[in-house]
Amino acid sequence: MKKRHLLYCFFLFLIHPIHQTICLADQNIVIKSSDVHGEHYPTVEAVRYMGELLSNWTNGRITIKIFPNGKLGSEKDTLEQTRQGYIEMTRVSLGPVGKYAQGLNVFNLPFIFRSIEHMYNVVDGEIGTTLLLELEQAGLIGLCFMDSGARSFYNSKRPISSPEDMKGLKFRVMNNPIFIEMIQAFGAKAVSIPFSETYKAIQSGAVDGAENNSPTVFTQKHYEVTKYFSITEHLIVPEILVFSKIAWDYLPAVDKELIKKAAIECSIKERELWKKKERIDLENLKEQGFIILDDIDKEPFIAATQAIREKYGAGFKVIMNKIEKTK
Ligand code: BDP
Repeated sequence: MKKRHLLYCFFLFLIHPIHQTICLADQNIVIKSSDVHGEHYPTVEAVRYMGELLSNWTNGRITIKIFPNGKLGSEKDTLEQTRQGYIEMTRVSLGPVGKYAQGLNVFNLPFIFRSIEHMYNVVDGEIGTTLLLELEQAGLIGLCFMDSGARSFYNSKRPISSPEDMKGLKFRVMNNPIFIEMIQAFGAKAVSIPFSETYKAIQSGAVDGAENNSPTVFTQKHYEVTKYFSITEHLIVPEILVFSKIAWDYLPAVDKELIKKAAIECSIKERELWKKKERIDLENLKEQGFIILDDIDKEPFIAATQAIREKYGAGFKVIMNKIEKTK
Protein backbone atom coordinates (compact mmCIF):
# COMPACT_ATOMS: atom_id res chain seq x y z
CA MET A 1 0.00 0.00 0.00
CA LYS A 2 2.78 2.34 1.02
CA LYS A 3 4.76 1.47 -2.11
CA ARG A 4 1.73 2.05 -4.34
CA HIS A 5 1.24 5.40 -2.71
CA LEU A 6 4.84 6.37 -3.38
CA LEU A 7 4.56 5.31 -7.01
CA TYR A 8 1.41 7.38 -7.38
CA CYS A 9 3.17 10.44 -5.96
CA PHE A 10 6.05 9.94 -8.36
CA PHE A 11 3.59 9.70 -11.26
CA LEU A 12 1.90 12.95 -10.16
CA PHE A 13 5.31 14.61 -9.95
CA LEU A 14 6.14 13.53 -13.50
CA ILE A 15 2.93 14.84 -15.02
CA HIS A 16 2.91 18.10 -13.05
CA PRO A 17 3.34 20.97 -15.55
CA ILE A 18 5.95 22.73 -13.43
CA HIS A 19 8.14 19.66 -13.56
CA GLN A 20 7.80 19.53 -17.32
CA THR A 21 8.57 23.21 -17.79
CA ILE A 22 11.28 23.76 -15.29
CA CYS A 23 13.02 20.42 -14.84
CA LEU A 24 12.70 18.42 -18.01
CA ALA A 25 13.30 21.05 -20.64
CA ASP A 26 17.08 20.94 -20.46
CA GLN A 27 17.40 23.92 -18.18
CA ASN A 28 15.27 25.96 -20.55
CA ILE A 29 12.64 27.83 -18.63
CA VAL A 30 9.42 28.89 -20.29
CA ILE A 31 7.39 31.10 -17.99
CA LYS A 32 3.71 30.88 -18.90
CA SER A 33 2.06 34.19 -18.04
CA SER A 34 -1.57 35.18 -18.20
CA ASP A 35 -3.39 38.51 -18.67
CA VAL A 36 -7.04 39.39 -19.27
CA HIS A 37 -6.07 42.27 -21.54
CA GLY A 38 -5.22 42.15 -25.26
CA GLU A 39 -1.84 42.09 -27.04
CA HIS A 40 -1.23 45.87 -27.01
CA TYR A 41 -2.41 46.76 -23.53
CA PRO A 42 0.39 48.30 -21.38
CA THR A 43 0.53 45.36 -18.94
CA VAL A 44 0.86 42.82 -21.77
CA GLU A 45 3.46 44.91 -23.64
CA ALA A 46 5.44 45.32 -20.43
CA VAL A 47 5.49 41.59 -19.63
CA ARG A 48 6.54 40.94 -23.23
CA TYR A 49 9.41 43.38 -22.67
CA MET A 50 10.30 41.51 -19.47
CA GLY A 51 10.49 38.30 -21.53
CA GLU A 52 12.78 39.97 -24.08
CA LEU A 53 15.10 41.13 -21.32
CA LEU A 54 15.24 37.68 -19.72
CA SER A 55 15.88 36.06 -23.07
CA ASN A 56 18.68 38.53 -23.90
CA TRP A 57 20.31 38.17 -20.51
CA THR A 58 20.31 34.36 -20.72
CA ASN A 59 20.85 33.74 -24.45
CA GLY A 60 17.33 32.49 -24.80
CA ARG A 61 17.43 30.12 -21.83
CA ILE A 62 14.60 31.92 -19.99
CA THR A 63 11.59 33.11 -22.00
CA ILE A 64 8.03 34.20 -21.27
CA LYS A 65 5.03 32.84 -23.15
CA ILE A 66 2.11 35.23 -22.76
CA PHE A 67 -1.51 34.12 -22.84
CA PRO A 68 -3.45 37.40 -23.31
CA ASN A 69 -7.19 38.11 -23.62
CA GLY A 70 -8.08 35.93 -20.65
CA LYS A 71 -7.26 32.77 -22.66
CA LEU A 72 -6.40 30.92 -19.46
CA GLY A 73 -9.47 32.16 -17.59
CA SER A 74 -10.58 34.94 -15.29
CA GLU A 75 -8.18 36.57 -12.82
CA LYS A 76 -9.75 34.55 -10.02
CA ASP A 77 -8.98 31.35 -11.99
CA THR A 78 -5.45 32.26 -13.08
CA LEU A 79 -4.54 33.23 -9.53
CA GLU A 80 -5.56 29.71 -8.46
CA GLN A 81 -3.66 28.13 -11.37
CA THR A 82 -0.59 30.13 -10.35
CA ARG A 83 -0.93 29.16 -6.70
CA GLN A 84 -1.13 25.52 -7.71
CA GLY A 85 1.79 25.74 -10.12
CA TYR A 86 -0.12 25.08 -13.34
CA ILE A 87 1.09 28.40 -14.73
CA GLU A 88 4.17 30.24 -13.53
CA MET A 89 2.99 33.83 -13.62
CA THR A 90 -0.10 36.00 -13.88
CA ARG A 91 -0.66 39.74 -14.17
CA VAL A 92 -3.84 40.71 -12.37
CA SER A 93 -5.46 43.64 -10.64
CA LEU A 94 -4.75 43.75 -6.91
CA GLY A 95 -8.56 43.58 -6.47
CA PRO A 96 -8.97 39.78 -6.57
CA VAL A 97 -5.63 39.27 -4.76
CA GLY A 98 -7.07 40.88 -1.63
CA LYS A 99 -8.50 37.64 -0.26
CA TYR A 100 -5.02 36.07 -0.10
CA ALA A 101 -3.38 38.90 1.85
CA GLN A 102 -5.36 41.01 4.29
CA GLY A 103 -2.63 43.61 4.81
CA LEU A 104 -2.18 44.11 1.09
CA ASN A 105 -5.96 44.31 0.81
CA VAL A 106 -5.91 47.80 2.37
CA PHE A 107 -4.61 49.05 -1.00
CA ASN A 108 -8.02 48.03 -2.36
CA LEU A 109 -9.90 50.44 -0.09
CA PRO A 110 -11.75 53.37 -1.69
CA PHE A 111 -9.88 56.69 -1.45
CA ILE A 112 -6.97 55.10 0.42
CA PHE A 113 -4.54 56.88 -1.93
CA ARG A 114 -4.71 60.64 -2.45
CA SER A 115 -3.20 60.47 -5.94
CA ILE A 116 -1.31 58.19 -8.31
CA GLU A 117 1.98 59.64 -6.98
CA HIS A 118 0.87 58.80 -3.43
CA MET A 119 0.11 55.22 -4.52
CA TYR A 120 3.55 54.92 -6.20
CA ASN A 121 5.30 56.17 -3.08
CA VAL A 122 3.44 53.67 -0.90
CA VAL A 123 3.75 50.58 -3.11
CA ASP A 124 7.39 51.25 -4.07
CA GLY A 125 8.41 52.07 -0.52
CA GLU A 126 8.79 50.02 2.63
CA ILE A 127 5.04 49.41 3.03
CA GLY A 128 4.56 47.91 -0.43
CA THR A 129 7.74 45.86 -0.30
CA THR A 130 6.89 44.40 3.09
CA LEU A 131 3.26 43.68 2.28
CA LEU A 132 4.20 41.83 -0.92
CA LEU A 133 5.86 39.17 1.26
CA GLU A 134 2.46 38.41 2.78
CA LEU A 135 1.57 36.63 -0.46
CA GLU A 136 4.06 33.81 0.13
CA GLN A 137 1.84 32.05 2.66
CA ALA A 138 -0.79 31.95 -0.11
CA GLY A 139 1.62 30.34 -2.57
CA LEU A 140 2.46 33.48 -4.52
CA ILE A 141 5.60 35.57 -5.01
CA GLY A 142 4.73 39.22 -5.56
CA LEU A 143 7.11 40.57 -8.19
CA CYS A 144 6.04 44.16 -8.89
CA PHE A 145 3.24 46.69 -8.96
CA MET A 146 2.11 48.46 -12.11
CA ASP A 147 -0.10 51.45 -12.81
CA SER A 148 -3.79 51.15 -13.56
CA GLY A 149 -4.72 54.78 -12.99
CA ALA A 150 -7.89 55.47 -11.06
CA ARG A 151 -11.27 53.79 -11.46
CA SER A 152 -14.45 55.78 -12.12
CA PHE A 153 -18.11 54.95 -12.75
CA TYR A 154 -19.72 54.61 -16.16
CA ASN A 155 -23.30 53.63 -16.88
CA SER A 156 -26.07 53.56 -19.44
CA LYS A 157 -28.78 55.31 -17.42
CA ARG A 158 -27.81 58.81 -16.24
CA PRO A 159 -24.94 61.14 -15.36
CA ILE A 160 -23.65 60.59 -11.83
CA SER A 161 -22.36 63.56 -9.86
CA SER A 162 -23.08 62.44 -6.30
CA PRO A 163 -23.84 59.18 -4.44
CA GLU A 164 -27.58 60.13 -4.60
CA ASP A 165 -27.45 59.80 -8.39
CA MET A 166 -26.36 56.18 -7.97
CA LYS A 167 -29.44 55.07 -6.01
CA GLY A 168 -31.26 52.18 -7.66
CA LEU A 169 -28.52 51.49 -10.21
CA LYS A 170 -26.63 48.21 -10.39
CA PHE A 171 -22.89 48.01 -11.04
CA ARG A 172 -20.46 45.27 -11.94
CA VAL A 173 -17.39 45.09 -9.65
CA MET A 174 -14.27 42.92 -9.37
CA ASN A 175 -14.17 39.92 -7.09
CA ASN A 176 -13.65 41.40 -3.61
CA PRO A 177 -16.24 42.13 -0.88
CA ILE A 178 -14.73 45.61 -0.37
CA PHE A 179 -16.02 46.68 -3.77
CA ILE A 180 -19.54 45.33 -3.12
CA GLU A 181 -19.70 47.18 0.20
CA MET A 182 -18.36 50.33 -1.44
CA ILE A 183 -21.18 50.42 -4.01
CA GLN A 184 -23.74 49.68 -1.30
CA ALA A 185 -22.34 52.61 0.70
CA PHE A 186 -23.22 54.82 -2.29
CA GLY A 187 -26.79 53.48 -2.14
CA ALA A 188 -26.50 51.33 -5.28
CA LYS A 189 -26.39 47.57 -5.91
CA ALA A 190 -23.31 45.61 -6.88
CA VAL A 191 -22.54 42.25 -8.36
CA SER A 192 -19.17 40.64 -8.95
CA ILE A 193 -18.88 39.44 -12.56
CA PRO A 194 -15.76 38.19 -14.40
CA PHE A 195 -14.11 40.89 -16.51
CA SER A 196 -14.74 39.11 -19.81
CA GLU A 197 -18.50 38.97 -19.13
CA THR A 198 -18.92 42.64 -18.26
CA TYR A 199 -19.81 43.88 -21.77
CA LYS A 200 -22.63 41.35 -22.11
CA ALA A 201 -23.87 42.00 -18.58
CA ILE A 202 -24.28 45.72 -19.37
CA GLN A 203 -25.70 45.05 -22.83
CA SER A 204 -28.32 42.63 -21.52
CA GLY A 205 -29.32 45.04 -18.74
CA ALA A 206 -28.19 42.64 -16.00
CA VAL A 207 -26.24 45.64 -14.69
CA ASP A 208 -26.47 49.36 -15.54
CA GLY A 209 -22.77 50.00 -15.55
CA ALA A 210 -19.36 49.30 -14.09
CA GLU A 211 -16.28 51.12 -12.90
CA ASN A 212 -12.84 51.20 -14.44
CA ASN A 213 -10.12 53.33 -16.03
CA SER A 214 -10.38 54.90 -19.51
CA PRO A 215 -8.00 52.43 -21.30
CA THR A 216 -10.17 49.52 -20.15
CA VAL A 217 -13.46 51.23 -21.05
CA PHE A 218 -12.04 51.99 -24.48
CA THR A 219 -10.25 48.72 -25.32
CA GLN A 220 -13.13 46.56 -24.05
CA LYS A 221 -15.57 48.77 -26.02
CA HIS A 222 -17.75 49.28 -22.95
CA TYR A 223 -18.57 52.76 -24.32
CA GLU A 224 -20.77 50.98 -26.88
CA VAL A 225 -23.18 49.87 -24.16
CA THR A 226 -22.90 52.81 -21.73
CA LYS A 227 -22.99 56.58 -22.09
CA TYR A 228 -21.95 58.51 -18.97
CA PHE A 229 -18.47 58.42 -17.43
CA SER A 230 -18.18 60.19 -14.07
CA ILE A 231 -14.60 60.80 -13.02
CA THR A 232 -15.03 59.85 -9.35
CA GLU A 233 -11.58 58.18 -9.07
CA HIS A 234 -12.90 56.28 -6.05
CA LEU A 235 -10.31 53.50 -6.35
CA ILE A 236 -6.63 53.54 -7.23
CA VAL A 237 -5.99 49.81 -7.44
CA PRO A 238 -2.51 48.93 -8.74
CA GLU A 239 -1.88 46.02 -11.06
CA ILE A 240 0.35 43.26 -9.70
CA LEU A 241 2.58 40.60 -11.25
CA VAL A 242 2.71 37.38 -9.23
CA PHE A 243 4.78 34.22 -9.66
CA SER A 244 3.89 30.73 -8.50
CA LYS A 245 5.71 29.82 -5.27
CA ILE A 246 5.74 26.16 -6.33
CA ALA A 247 7.59 27.10 -9.54
CA TRP A 248 9.76 29.66 -7.73
CA ASP A 249 11.07 27.04 -5.32
CA TYR A 250 12.35 24.98 -8.28
CA LEU A 251 14.45 27.89 -9.57
CA PRO A 252 18.14 28.40 -8.81
CA ALA A 253 18.94 31.61 -6.88
CA VAL A 254 20.58 33.19 -9.91
CA ASP A 255 17.40 32.86 -12.00
CA LYS A 256 15.24 34.22 -9.19
CA GLU A 257 17.43 37.33 -9.14
CA LEU A 258 17.18 37.73 -12.92
CA ILE A 259 13.39 37.42 -12.81
CA LYS A 260 13.12 39.94 -9.97
CA LYS A 261 15.36 42.39 -11.84
CA ALA A 262 13.40 41.97 -15.08
CA ALA A 263 10.13 42.48 -13.19
CA ILE A 264 11.33 45.88 -11.95
CA GLU A 265 12.14 46.86 -15.54
CA CYS A 266 8.73 45.56 -16.56
CA SER A 267 6.96 47.78 -14.05
CA ILE A 268 8.95 50.85 -15.16
CA LYS A 269 8.04 50.11 -18.78
CA GLU A 270 4.37 49.59 -17.94
CA ARG A 271 4.14 52.92 -16.12
CA GLU A 272 5.58 54.77 -19.14
CA LEU A 273 3.21 53.05 -21.54
CA TRP A 274 0.31 53.59 -19.15
CA LYS A 275 0.64 57.37 -18.97
CA LYS A 276 0.39 57.65 -22.76
CA LYS A 277 -2.42 55.14 -23.11
CA GLU A 278 -4.53 56.78 -20.41
CA ARG A 279 -4.37 60.18 -22.10
CA ILE A 280 -5.01 58.83 -25.60
CA ASP A 281 -7.93 56.61 -24.59
CA LEU A 282 -9.72 59.40 -22.74
CA GLU A 283 -9.58 61.36 -26.01
CA ASN A 284 -10.72 58.28 -27.92
CA LEU A 285 -13.72 57.97 -25.61
CA LYS A 286 -14.66 61.62 -26.17
CA GLU A 287 -14.49 61.05 -29.92
CA GLN A 288 -16.95 58.20 -29.53
CA GLY A 289 -19.43 60.68 -28.02
CA PHE A 290 -18.99 59.31 -24.52
CA ILE A 291 -20.20 61.90 -22.01
CA ILE A 292 -17.44 62.60 -19.50
CA LEU A 293 -18.18 64.41 -16.24
CA ASP A 294 -14.88 65.51 -14.80
CA ASP A 295 -15.86 68.15 -12.26
CA ILE A 296 -17.19 65.79 -9.59
CA ASP A 297 -17.07 66.83 -5.93
CA LYS A 298 -15.40 63.79 -4.36
CA GLU A 299 -16.14 64.73 -0.74
CA PRO A 300 -19.56 63.01 -0.47
CA PHE A 301 -18.05 59.84 -1.99
CA ILE A 302 -15.16 59.95 0.47
CA ALA A 303 -17.50 60.50 3.41
CA ALA A 304 -19.83 57.66 2.37
CA THR A 305 -16.95 55.15 2.40
CA GLN A 306 -15.35 56.16 5.72
CA ALA A 307 -16.91 53.17 7.54
CA ILE A 308 -15.38 50.74 5.00
CA ARG A 309 -11.87 52.14 5.52
CA GLU A 310 -12.41 51.84 9.27
CA LYS A 311 -13.72 48.27 9.05
CA TYR A 312 -10.99 46.85 6.80
CA GLY A 313 -8.26 49.04 8.26
CA ALA A 314 -9.08 48.09 11.88
CA GLY A 315 -6.47 45.32 12.13
CA PHE A 316 -3.89 47.38 10.22
CA LYS A 317 -3.75 50.70 12.03
CA VAL A 318 0.04 50.99 11.76
CA ILE A 319 -0.08 50.43 8.00
CA MET A 320 -3.01 52.82 7.59
CA ASN A 321 -1.10 55.52 9.51
CA LYS A 322 2.04 54.96 7.48
CA ILE A 323 0.06 55.21 4.25
CA GLU A 324 -1.48 58.47 5.38
CA LYS A 325 1.90 59.92 6.35
CA THR A 326 3.53 58.93 3.08
CA LYS A 327 3.94 61.94 0.76
C1 BDP B 1 -8.74 46.46 -15.23
C2 BDP B 1 -7.54 45.66 -14.76
C3 BDP B 1 -7.80 44.19 -14.87
C4 BDP B 1 -9.08 43.82 -14.17
C5 BDP B 1 -10.21 44.68 -14.68
C6 BDP B 1 -11.54 44.38 -13.99
O1 BDP B 1 -6.42 46.00 -15.55
O2 BDP B 1 -6.72 43.50 -14.33
O3 BDP B 1 -9.42 42.48 -14.41
O4 BDP B 1 -9.89 46.06 -14.51
O5 BDP B 1 -12.29 45.29 -13.71
O6 BDP B 1 -8.51 47.84 -15.01
O7 BDP B 1 -11.83 43.20 -13.76
